[in-house]
Amino acid sequence: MDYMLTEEQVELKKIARRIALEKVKPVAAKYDEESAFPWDMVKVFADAGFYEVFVPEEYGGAGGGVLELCLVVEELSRICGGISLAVAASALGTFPILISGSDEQKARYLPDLVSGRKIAGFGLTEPAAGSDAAAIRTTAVRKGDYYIINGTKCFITNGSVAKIYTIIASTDPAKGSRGASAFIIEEGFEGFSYGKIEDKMGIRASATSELVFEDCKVPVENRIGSEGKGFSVAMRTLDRARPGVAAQAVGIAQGALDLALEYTMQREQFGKSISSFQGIQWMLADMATQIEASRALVIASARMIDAGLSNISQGSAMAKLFASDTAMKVTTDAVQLFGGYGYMKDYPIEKFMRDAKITQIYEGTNQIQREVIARALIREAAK
Ligand code: COS
Repeated sequence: MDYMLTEEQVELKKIARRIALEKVKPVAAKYDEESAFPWDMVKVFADAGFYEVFVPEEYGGAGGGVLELCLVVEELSRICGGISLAVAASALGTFPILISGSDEQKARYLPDLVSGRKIAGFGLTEPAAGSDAAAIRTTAVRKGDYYIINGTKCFITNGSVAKIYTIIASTDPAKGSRGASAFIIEEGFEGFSYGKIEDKMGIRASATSELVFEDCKVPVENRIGSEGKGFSVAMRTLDRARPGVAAQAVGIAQGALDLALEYTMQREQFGKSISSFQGIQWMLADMATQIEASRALVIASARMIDAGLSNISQGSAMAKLFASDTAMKVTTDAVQLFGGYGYMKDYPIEKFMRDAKITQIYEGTNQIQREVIARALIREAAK
């Protein structure tokens, strides 16, 4: 399908595809097996400018938007859904500064993030606050020029490898979502450390850890926006980041289809290639169609965001929901097409199925995406 991308966007997609094939592909299995963070890939991605593609020129970026980020993330994920997070999760951590940061915060933090010298992470989830994000228990108490933060964030992508974290803590627990505030935390702040490093089913080339705050001292100037606006910062961040998860899902699904197509064309049973059987062809056709529909949603939702529209939540949630469900279905079918070989680690396809699963869970479970979509539908119908 032709999405009428600009020449620059087509070029960016090609560059991401080339880097994915030349640099990521040779190391993807190794990082997955070792569950190690791909620092050498961060360097490659930084040199390619991937950390700046979605940042406006006035902040030192390349002047693109969420669409450019999605194009890069899809191509990297087509080869490795884990390594792509070195870019995608840093964008997630950068969005709060871009969306709501002060000029001083942008000037202080964006140059390192845009250049890829440092990567970012986003801390919202807590052990007792997953889907119910307003139930966070991490507190930030103001003492003069500082806030004292106490609490634990969990399942933080880029946790322990990022140098800059944007987190949400409660400055007024009695007020629930209206008492939440956003902060920028630097690695090395007094009282800030990493807790458990997770051992995951998939996306094993990404780091996931707890962030632990024990009387952590954070300067008042590191609060993003005013007190009580943190929940809004978090929700607006997720609205902008969910198309990126959807792009990751599209990439994983496309990568699985690429492998399934290649395999079914060369695998012979009953005296001919299995791709010549209609049962197999219909599976391949369904996989390709579902992927294309997902890609169209990613591009449409990213364009709505980049156009500055205000009602972006529904489109982002639809893209994330549909693309991640597609990734799970397509990768499961791809394993099926490989038959017994698909279940074995000797073949690369089982990794795609493992990597796909998280896209239905993080940045809001798909149950939460349906909630966001339904609320928007009802709100619109009630007008
Ligand atoms: N943009 C801006 N503001 C938003 C918003 C959005 N997309 N969605 C909600 N808000 C605002 C509301 O307008 C409301 O503001 P007021 O109190 O001023 O009226 C406030 O936030 C609370 O909204 P709401 O009552 O809808 O909050 P809920 O507690 O019902 O939670 C959901 C809403 C479920 C959508 C939210 O908790 C959520 O997204 N959960 C999933 C979290 C998640 O994705 N976690 C993944 C980990 S981060 S990688």
